[in-house]
Amino acid sequence: MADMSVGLERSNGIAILTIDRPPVNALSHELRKLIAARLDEVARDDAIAGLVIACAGRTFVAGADIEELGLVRHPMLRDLIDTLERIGKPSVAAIHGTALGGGFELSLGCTFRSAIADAKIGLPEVKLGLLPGAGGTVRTTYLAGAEAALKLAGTGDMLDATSARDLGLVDVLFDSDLVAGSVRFLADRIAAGNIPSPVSSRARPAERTDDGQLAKMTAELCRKARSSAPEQVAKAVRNAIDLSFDDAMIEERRLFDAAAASPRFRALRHLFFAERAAAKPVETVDAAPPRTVQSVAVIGAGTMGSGIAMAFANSGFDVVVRETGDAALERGMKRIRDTYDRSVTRGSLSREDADGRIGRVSGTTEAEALSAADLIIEAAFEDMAVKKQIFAEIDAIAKPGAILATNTSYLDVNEIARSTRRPSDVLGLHFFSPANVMRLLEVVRGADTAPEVIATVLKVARRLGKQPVVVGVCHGFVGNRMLQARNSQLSRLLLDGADPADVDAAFRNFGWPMGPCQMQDLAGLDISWRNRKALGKVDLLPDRLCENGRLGQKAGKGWYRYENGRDPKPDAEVAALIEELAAESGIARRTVGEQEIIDRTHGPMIDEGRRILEEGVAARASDIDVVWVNGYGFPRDLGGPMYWDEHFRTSSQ
Ligand code: 3H9
Repeated sequence: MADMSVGLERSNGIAILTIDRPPVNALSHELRKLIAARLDEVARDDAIAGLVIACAGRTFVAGADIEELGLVRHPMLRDLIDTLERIGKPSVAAIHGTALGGGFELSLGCTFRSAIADAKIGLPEVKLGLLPGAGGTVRTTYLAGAEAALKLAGTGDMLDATSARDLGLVDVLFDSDLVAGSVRFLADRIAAGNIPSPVSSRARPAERTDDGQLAKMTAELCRKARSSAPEQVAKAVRNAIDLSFDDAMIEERRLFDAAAASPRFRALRHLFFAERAAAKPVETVDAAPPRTVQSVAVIGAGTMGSGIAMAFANSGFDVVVRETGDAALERGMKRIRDTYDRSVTRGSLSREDADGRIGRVSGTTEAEALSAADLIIEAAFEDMAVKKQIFAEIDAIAKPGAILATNTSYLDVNEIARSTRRPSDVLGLHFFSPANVMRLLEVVRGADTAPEVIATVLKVARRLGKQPVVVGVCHGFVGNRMLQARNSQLSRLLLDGADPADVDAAFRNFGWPMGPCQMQDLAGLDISWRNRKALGKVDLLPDRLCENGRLGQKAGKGWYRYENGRDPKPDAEVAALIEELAAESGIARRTVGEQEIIDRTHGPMIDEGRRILEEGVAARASDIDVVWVNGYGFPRDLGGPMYWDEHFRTSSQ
């Protein structure tokens, strides 16, 4: 790659090696070769007493190059790190931005690590189904102990520089002038003869970590990640305590190689790039300069409206929530305050932060209060006539250039847009409930939506910490349209012989957090019942459940019975109803196996995905994967439904 360099300057006997490979200095093979050559220069130059490794651009090395992971090309990263340790000259890694994965491992090969105060370090390999492969688990265990190493590499979460220093992973912090400060720091240490030996030749961590505690932590990490990947990390950390340094390194590498050869890694790498591609404007949009968005108005203070308001307040936007009546407005504002209060009680938010966020949300019943908003999001009742009336009203009030969005989950965004005189400013922003928590945001591009409107909301989505996916207009867009297809065979499966618990167990075994029956109970069976009635459609089994008052968890009964609130229990009444309807329809019930359940639910979902692609409602198959993984709980380890269909499904048949 042309725009890549590794510079070497000298400053009073200290060499400064600067890695420059935009955007994130990922350690590709070419880059490793350049670094190796510079390290060789440093080793051979007697005038150099010490080395500072720094990075140009927005960050320190953010890891090995994910595109190239699993390829064996020398020098390997571990060779570079060995060289650093054996070069016979003390070194400092000067960290700004994020030192992640192989980047943090590179820094662990240095004698010291310095960091700018807002820098972060991390070992996120586990999020790719991997573990650190160049000494990250071993050296972190040597420096910070087994529990800290397991937490860092097992969660993959970043650690701020101060916490890293407190754990012994960073030696010195600077508020500014990181590189100059690091040079001075190193020169002082050399002058004082105060240079520790490389991590690899230090004493093995004496601490005998409580096996039970490590096992408990590992189980918790796997549960939270819905993945067994943290188990590999735990093994590597355990080895760092039990084996010699060299043997622990060999074992870490063996575990890494096995993980990098696994289908799970390929699926997660697919998602890594898919998520970034989905968040970027496509070519036609590229040229359009985004508009500025700071003030946001939300119409409707129900569950969805207040969730959306909180999502924006959490990211520093000013939000005004509009309801038509005082009572509904007060209920919505109370819901917002209560949600923040609960976060404070749980300890996930400070009182000060909660008050700041509450303070950013104001309520109004006056339509005119929306006139200053840069972005207006309608989150009212899911009814076309209601929506058109609202859009006609905001069209008359909104300032020129304001973006007008509907949070509809199904309705025709083009029809809504045409109820205004500015359809090019209108689009769908389909948030998922709870909107302040769920990452997915379907950005629904209408036939007339202006490119810069799409570019603007993609930028807004990034600030919100959401995962956007641009989709086209159709009933239910990508997610709900495929969900309907997935559930289309549900009643027939049950009548054929499965019971709700069988179906849900098959889904959980597949990797879903819950099955469709439990999910429908949670959401309320009456939502689709109302929809069916509006469309003149009948689905005998769930219709009868609703007629019998079995509306789901909120009614204490749906597909299951709920005695203690949330715990689903199979119900003989439902079993009898299924038997009765099967008999009425002349269906002889039989055993329906897991594979059949998966085939008859997932098959129609994939077929619908293909139609969505053919129609251009989604631009890429990987966009569909991003929707399902981030909005519906499709198991990440399987890469999303379209990836699963191509890479896993055939092998399981
Ligand atoms: C590893 O290190 C294994 C080792 O233990 C062992 C080896 C033996 N490689 O996210 P952004 C691209 S595994 C290649 O939008 P941000 C990314 O695709 C690695 N490309 O920016 C995007 O490209 P484009 C462990 C990478 O500011 C562009 O950079 N490290 C890599 O929101 C900007 O990315 C990780 O897992 C990479 N490693 O966030 C860290 N990283 O513009 C993964 C980024 O063409 N990276 N790209 O779409 C991140 O978490 C975020 O990118 C980061 C910046 C926080 C750094």
